[in-house]
Amino acid sequence: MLDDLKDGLRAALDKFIRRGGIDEQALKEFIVDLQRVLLKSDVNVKLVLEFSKKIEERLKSEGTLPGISLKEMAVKAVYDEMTELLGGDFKLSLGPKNLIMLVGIQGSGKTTFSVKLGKYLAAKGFKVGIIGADIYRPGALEQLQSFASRAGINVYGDPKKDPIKIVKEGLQEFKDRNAIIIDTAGRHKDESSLMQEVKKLEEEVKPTLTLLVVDATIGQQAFNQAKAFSDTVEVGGLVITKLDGSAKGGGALAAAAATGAKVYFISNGERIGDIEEFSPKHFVSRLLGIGDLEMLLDKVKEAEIKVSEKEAKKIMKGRMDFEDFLAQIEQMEKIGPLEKIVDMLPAPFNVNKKEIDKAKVQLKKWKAIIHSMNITERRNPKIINTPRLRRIAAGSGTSEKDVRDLIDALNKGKLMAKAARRMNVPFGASP
Ligand SMILES: Nc1nc2c(ncn2[C@@H]2O[C@H](COP(=O)(O)OP(=O)(O)OP(=O)(O)O)[C@@H](O)[C@H]2O)c(=O)[nH]1
Ligand SMILES: [Mg+2]
Repeated sequence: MLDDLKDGLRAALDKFIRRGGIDEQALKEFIVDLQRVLLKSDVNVKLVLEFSKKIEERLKSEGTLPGISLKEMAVKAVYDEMTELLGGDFKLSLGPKNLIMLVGIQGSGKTTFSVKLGKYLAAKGFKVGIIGADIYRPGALEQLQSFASRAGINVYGDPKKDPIKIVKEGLQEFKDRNAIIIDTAGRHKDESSLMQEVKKLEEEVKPTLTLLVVDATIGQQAFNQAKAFSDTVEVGGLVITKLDGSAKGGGALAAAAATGAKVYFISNGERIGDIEEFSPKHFVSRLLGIGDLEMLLDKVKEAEIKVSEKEAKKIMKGRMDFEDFLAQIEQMEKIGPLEKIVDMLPAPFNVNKKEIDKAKVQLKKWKAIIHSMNITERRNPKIINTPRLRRIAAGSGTSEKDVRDLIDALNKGKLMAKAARRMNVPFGASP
């Protein structure tokens, strides 16, 4: 189902990821690739532009977060915006007694879907009956009966009566059932007489839910079809059929969502079991091949560096000791490689690769040195005299100069914090 869309999206993502860092050119190409894939699926141009603009803006403004790969950032942006494009998150809720009327133009798949839905609801424990209210299509009732009998579902119909009468009699016949489905006609001499009949039925039989059945092969035209029906009857939700054979399915789904209607079901084949309750979230996860998106989202949240107020105040007051320093180094290591952290810093703090490598070596050394200090020394660095300095250097496999440099760095950090406080500029947790 929707293989072109799936393959296209994944290929665009893969290509972008393989490029490495986000530069203007890579981002531009990624956006163009996404647009091309969606347009090929017949998603409306305006929707495509809106969608890609949002992704571009997100990737530009968010950049990379520590501990989260570029792949995850791009996947998440595409995931979020695709889900939104398909209508966000929702779930169909049914009542204790349901009268579901299926409407739609000729050949959209109403009759087939009435049986699929019947079987689906029966499996959920509903007592189901289908009323065949199509008196125009030759052999409509036979088609319905033969399909329904394969699913073991009862059908009521009488082609010699008018649709309203049939439904009323059917309701009587199925008065002990709690899920009654009405299959209506799609074949009329013109669209307005079809709309009139649907409206009359709605007024007379008062369905609890009217589902509009739309054929996916019409692509973005689904928008106009959904609007035409919504202007006439209260469409409670949509069913998109024939997603198995349509290259335009993505366009149909997006167009349906753009009308504000919810796509509750999709159908992807001619067999009774080819029905699926539609959830944009799950659908998009599957499309992008993300197994556990929740995990990914958690990772995004965790990566947001949290400095407690107490901690921040201590640093601002210039009272940082080696315990804090070590905790900061460890926190930094936990959230991701130094390159990524440095990437997040505002321009004046940005350093080149050589400096990062140097900093890495230094951080490693510093950690070893702090680990060689005892707790009193860590909390009160002032007491570190020459004999202590020698002991710490020997214990950490470093030189006395290295230890002195670290003490200097701590003092500098303090000075910076003090200076920042005097200038009233925010001073982050980085050493
Ligand atoms: N491949 C595929 N074919 C489908 C699907 N749903 C329906 N069809 C086929 O589409 C054709 C029309 O389906 P129907 O259920 O008769 O459509 P209808 O809306 O009742 O048509 P009218 O009664 O003429 O208004 C049939 O040949 C179905 O087998 C689907 O999801 N996938
Ligand atoms: Mg039919």
